[in-house]
Parts: sequence; structure tokens; C-alpha cells
Amino acid sequence: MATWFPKNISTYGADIDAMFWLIFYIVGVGFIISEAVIIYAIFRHRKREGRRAAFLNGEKMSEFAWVLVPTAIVFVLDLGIDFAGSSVWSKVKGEAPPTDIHVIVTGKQFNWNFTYPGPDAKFGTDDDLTIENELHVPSNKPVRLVIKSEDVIHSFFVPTLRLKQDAVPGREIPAWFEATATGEYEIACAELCGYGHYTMRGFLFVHSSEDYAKWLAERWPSS
Ligand SMILES: [Cu+2]
Repeated sequence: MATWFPKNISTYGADIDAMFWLIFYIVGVGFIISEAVIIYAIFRHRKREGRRAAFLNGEKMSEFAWVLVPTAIVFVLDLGIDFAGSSVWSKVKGEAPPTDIHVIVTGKQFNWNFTYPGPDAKFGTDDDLTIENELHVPSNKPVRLVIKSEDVIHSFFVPTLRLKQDAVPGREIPAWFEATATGEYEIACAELCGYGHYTMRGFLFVHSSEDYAKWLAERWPSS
């Protein structure tokens, strides 16, 4: 079933996928048990000659337990998922690994703009470069992003990186990733953001370090 997922090229992708499967199996088992109980009850208590329907107001403890016990089970399983997910959360959302690659991602109707600081490594200077819908990074190096929006809420989604983060107007939200395989991968907007939402498509280009250096030299020839 793992083949249902898009290819994983992210250092933390396997952790995210493991959480997905944990939740999938817990919810799947719960689904099968609850459906089995419903189907059993339908047959066991079906209409029969000479038998009146019972009126249950749920005031007896044995009746109320049908609500209480499942609620308690769901609560305990929720805590288990939170506990299992906390280390993944802190890895993905906590302190990003140090790096010299910083990119500002700006969502707008209906584009992803990627701003590079240029050779001076500072944003807001003359050598900044903004590219539409193309994010170029080297493989096997952490990349730090700051995700912004110019207008409405968007969601920066790179399925192969297992990275999804809302872009919220007025906020600068940090994110990071490290891609492990070179290639060209799809970037989407995962938040319905207007009539052109479906056109909000970009590409992530993961280069080898030599190719990335070449790409940089082409963009900033003077440096
Ligand atoms: Cu959008």
C-alpha cells in the first residue's frame, strides 16, 4: 500500500508516512469494529412478529456505557497518537537545521513566487531575484523557507517532500526541508484560494551540487 504515496525525497518524509499509517490503522480498526457492531445490531434486533420495540433513554449505566467506553477509547488513542507524533512534530516544525540556503515563498492569486537573496545573502537588496513557480535547490542540503501570502490564505504543498504549510496574509511562517534525490517535482496550492486555484502549480528542481552552482552562476553572472 506504500505505493499509493507519491515518491518520498524528504529527510523527514518517512516519519510523516509512519504517522499516516499509525493513524490509518487505528481509524481502520475502529471503523471495522463499529460497522460490525452496527450490522450485528441490525440483524439481532430486526422486526419480528410479537416483539415490541424497546425504548431506551440511556439513563442506565449499562446503556450509557455504549457512549462512555468508546469515547474513553478514542481519547486514549488520541493521546497515543499525540505522543507518537510529538517527536515528528518537533523535527519538522521545531528548530530547522542550520543552512546558508534561504528562500522566501510568496503565495498570490495564482502563483508561487520564490525570492532568492542573491550573493550578498540578504533579502531586500538589489541582487534579490524573484522567480515565478520555480524553486531551485541543491540535493542533500537543508533549505529554509519563509512562507508568506500577498492576498488570501494559500497552502504551500510539495507532496514528494511531505511538506504542507499554510501561507497566511500578514504572517511570515518558517519551514524547512532537505531533498535527497535530484529531479523535478510538483508544487501545488492545497487551499481553495479563488477561481484560479487549480492553476497555482509550480515545480521544485532539485539539482546536484555542481548543477546548483551552475544555476547560481547563470542567475548572478557578475558574482
Ligand atoms: Cu492558492
